[in-house]
Amino acid sequence: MTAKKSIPVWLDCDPGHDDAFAILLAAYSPGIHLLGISIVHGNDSAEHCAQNALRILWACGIKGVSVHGGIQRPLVREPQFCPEIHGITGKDGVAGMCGYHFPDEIIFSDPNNKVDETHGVLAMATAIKASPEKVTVVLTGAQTNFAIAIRMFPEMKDNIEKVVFMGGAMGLGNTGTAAEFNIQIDPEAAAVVFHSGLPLVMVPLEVTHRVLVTNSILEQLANIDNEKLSLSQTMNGHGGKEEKLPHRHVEYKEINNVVERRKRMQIDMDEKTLKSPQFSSPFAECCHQLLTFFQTSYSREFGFESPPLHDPCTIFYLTHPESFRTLSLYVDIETGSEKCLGRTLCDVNNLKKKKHNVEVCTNIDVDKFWKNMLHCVQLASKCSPMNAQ
Ligand SMILES: [Ca+2]
Repeated sequence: MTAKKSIPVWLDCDPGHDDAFAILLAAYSPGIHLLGISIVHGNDSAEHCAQNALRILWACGIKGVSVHGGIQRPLVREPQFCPEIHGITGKDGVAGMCGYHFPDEIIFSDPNNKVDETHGVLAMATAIKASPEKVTVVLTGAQTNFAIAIRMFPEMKDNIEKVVFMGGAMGLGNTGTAAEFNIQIDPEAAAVVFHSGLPLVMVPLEVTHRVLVTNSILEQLANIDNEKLSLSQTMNGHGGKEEKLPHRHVEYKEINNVVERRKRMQIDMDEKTLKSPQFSSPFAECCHQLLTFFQTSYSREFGFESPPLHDPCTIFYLTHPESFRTLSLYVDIETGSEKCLGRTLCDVNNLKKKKHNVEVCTNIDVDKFWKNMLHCVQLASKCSPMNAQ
């Protein structure tokens, strides 16, 4: 069997609980070569989200991937963050992952791995233009960085294979009745991207709301190091365990008490969620906590029993396009209305008779997604310095 060529990918994101799992999946999916990460405003400030990205890279044992700070605000409008879902740090719920609440908190990070000085827009354009093969761009936040990049460096469009993004909805939105958050917070940037002429793949709420973090998934995550998963054990080279950080592991264990920590953070958890299960490793606990925080947010805000894991669906699309159903449509962005601002207008009945500009995903093989996701979490756990002895 001949080995499949790796897909060069640039990831633009706003970590973010679900972005964290998109980063993990991009780094550990066989067949993806992650060129770099740029950060955009969204779930929190671009500055906080960049720090969050570094912490995710460290926790997942991901090396050799640079993080670049990006645009701090939408093209036209005022910034709008999402503390109701992600907390006030963009990634609350795990001590060491947030660190903005308590100055004495021990932070998960490699002190040698800092946010790269090159701006995210420039880094993205440079990497795309320099790539010997066409690059796939993945957007899991507002589309501001990418809109500016294609305006500043239109020549880079020639070397883009496609743009796969989480955002939009065919029907109802999530941060308003009419629009999805990533598009709503910078509709003008989305309008630039949607009319860029590039091949676009939209992973809307209709798809991501099927990918639920059920109690069964949480249980598998808690026991991730004991799970028997049948996918191949291939790794793509970003993980590595040679680095020893034992002292950090000890420090981590000292603060590794989920009930106490949540009391400190005054997070309103119900008794069921507060009951701490057994974990197969510190990394398993970290992943579990990220998602139980998300579970609480979604339960409080939307009445979801299980939260949807939006962003990694984009990465899964790259490696498993056959696991999605799609529709080729003309999609436009509402930028002129206050009530429907950021709505993705999907011309399902071809009423406009306009050239289709977006491949809209309409369904996903959820079981296959989770099998793949959990397998990559397992690979990350093997490389995580959190699990170092
Ligand atoms: Ca995101």
